[in-house]
Amino acid sequence: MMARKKFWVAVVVIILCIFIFLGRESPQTADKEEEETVTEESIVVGFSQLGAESDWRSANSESMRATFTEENGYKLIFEDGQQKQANQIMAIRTFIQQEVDYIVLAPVTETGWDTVLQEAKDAGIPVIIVDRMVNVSDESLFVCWVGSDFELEGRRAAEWLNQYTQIHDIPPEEINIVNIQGTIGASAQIGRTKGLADASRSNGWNLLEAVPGDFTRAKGREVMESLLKKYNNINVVYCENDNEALGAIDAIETAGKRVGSHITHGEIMVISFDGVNQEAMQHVKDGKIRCIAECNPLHGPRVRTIIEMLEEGGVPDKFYYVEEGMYTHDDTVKSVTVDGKVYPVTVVRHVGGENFH
Ligand code: GZL
Ligand code: ZN
Repeated sequence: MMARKKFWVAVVVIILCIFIFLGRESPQTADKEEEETVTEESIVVGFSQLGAESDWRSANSESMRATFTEENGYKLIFEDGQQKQANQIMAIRTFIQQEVDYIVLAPVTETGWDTVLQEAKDAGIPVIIVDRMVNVSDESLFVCWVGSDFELEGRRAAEWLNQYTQIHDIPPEEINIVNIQGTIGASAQIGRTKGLADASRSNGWNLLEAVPGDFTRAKGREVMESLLKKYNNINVVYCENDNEALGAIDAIETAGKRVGSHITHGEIMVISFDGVNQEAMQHVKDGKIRCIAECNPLHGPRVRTIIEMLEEGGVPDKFYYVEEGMYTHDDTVKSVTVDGKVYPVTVVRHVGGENFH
């Protein structure tokens, strides 16, 4: 009798063990499912960044990396185009093969995107453009764009100069400007160059020359050196980003000249764009750079808002323009009005921390 009882107890115990074993996951399965869960739920974003030419670009890349994290439910595939459109096109084609959920493109220049964006559209992958614009025949090739109004940035900077010279009674015909341009064909270059060219014409300034500076400090220095050799009357340098401005200041000071605001007493006034580089902001504080038109790089959260809207079946606007201001050394010009809209001017009194919100 006892033996029979022991037998059935053993049978029950074995059955129980089998159930427990089958119910329990092995560490590997657990991880794998965990992994799959993360992968399944994560939204995969392929980001084709144009390069790493400036502090603005680094801040822009950092904003994207800090936004599209696993914790936030994303998997970011980041490709640096190193300033070459061919690399960016290759990256987009790779994203298509990887069947990402979204493609984000920061285009190095405006033209040449129709074919590859058509391939993304045919693959059913939404494309969001950030920063510079793409010039395509069919705007349905991208879902939407978020960035700055570059021509307005240029007009604001030029209007600041116009106000400044009027307040100081400097006749327009005494203003001799050189323009160190950004990467030729980039929306930021096209807009900022146009803003200055139009203002020079309407205000009667002498725009001596516009020269590509590639948005880099090295090129900015190089072109400023040659401009100083070519012209002996330059009194304003309009740099299309801060890295070029730092290069131009290097060249001006190496040539034994001074940067500042007393342009009728031989100083050269430097005007710039971005407001990201801390050294440039320090120069606004100390007066070596008189005005920087802000260009806000923090597009990560803006793109995330758009993706989350799309995920919920929403329809974003086609174009999102970022609000931007101006940084100056002093409050000679308290605000700038363009097309009837008044833009505040922020005098830089301390440098460091987040300039952008
Ligand atoms: C502007 C951006 C420009 C910055 C430069 O949005 O495209 O490119 O002004 C950067 O600093 O290199
Ligand atoms: Zn001063």
